[in-house]
Amino acid sequence: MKTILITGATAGIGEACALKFGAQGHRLILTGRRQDRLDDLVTRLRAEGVQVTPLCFDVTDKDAVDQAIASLTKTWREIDVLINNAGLAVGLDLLQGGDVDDWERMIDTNIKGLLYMTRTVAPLMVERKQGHIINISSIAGKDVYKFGNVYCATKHAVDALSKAMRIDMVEDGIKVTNIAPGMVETEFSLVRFKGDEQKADKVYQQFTPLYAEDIADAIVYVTNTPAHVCINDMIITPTAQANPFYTA
Ligand code: NDP
Ligand code: 8X3
Repeated sequence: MKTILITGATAGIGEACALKFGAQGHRLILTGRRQDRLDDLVTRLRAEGVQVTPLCFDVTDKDAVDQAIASLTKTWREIDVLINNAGLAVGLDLLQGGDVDDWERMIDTNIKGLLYMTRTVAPLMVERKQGHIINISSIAGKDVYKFGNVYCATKHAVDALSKAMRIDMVEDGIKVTNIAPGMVETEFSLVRFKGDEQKADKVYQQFTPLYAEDIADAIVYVTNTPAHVCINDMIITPTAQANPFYTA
């Protein structure tokens, strides 16, 4: 049994990971900003006998991150897997017409939030000389597409940070895995289009996208490799998506 901390477990990929890891009997620390969603998920999991600690906070708030992790008991602080999943795209504009507030949200969440979480949790792993950090990047962290500018830049940063973390913690025996999904049907597009359901639904109508469970399966797989094996990077797209530009 592992203790697994998942950021952004109230929807999409994070929630699917919580359900899969819970079904395998792992102990879960689940985070997100929406208390009602967290409560519902925790109720579902506890009904199945899963041990869960919910932590409701915003990853962009460094003090809140520190307080949340400090609130864990000694046993719960023995985190084996940190899944840095909380993230978002907001807006889809040319850079010269971009909304600076959207940029701040993406940079604060996708880069700074991931850094705050890692800065707080990684030392606990290093102390125990074991642990696995899984960063959810994107194919937007491998290529850049029109209108994607700042979101793509944040995911390129995640890709770089995954490589950096692997170097910095290799002597401590910490595994670092970068996951780069293509289009996954979650609340992602609803957030990107600021609640416009029609625009969001259209994204996934032309072909069969990935589902959150597909990415969760891959994440479960990378956590189950033997101690001496680290999967560094995984690019996963729908079969109908060759890269950010070409879909069947
Ligand atoms: P969802 O919108 O369905 O889920 C995002 C999760 O992140 C929610 O649980 C949300 O919870 C949480 N979150 C967002 N901002 C914050 C914050 N400031 N503090 C804490 N939690 C936050 O999207 P996905 O599941 O699709 O996205 C998960 C990750 O996967 C993201 O990093 C995304 O960039 C990446 N990704 C998604 C792809 C896709 O096509 N869907 C493809 C490639 C990568 P709450 O609102 O309750 O805080
Ligand atoms: C989400 C996938 O292609 O919309 O990171 O950027 S994409």
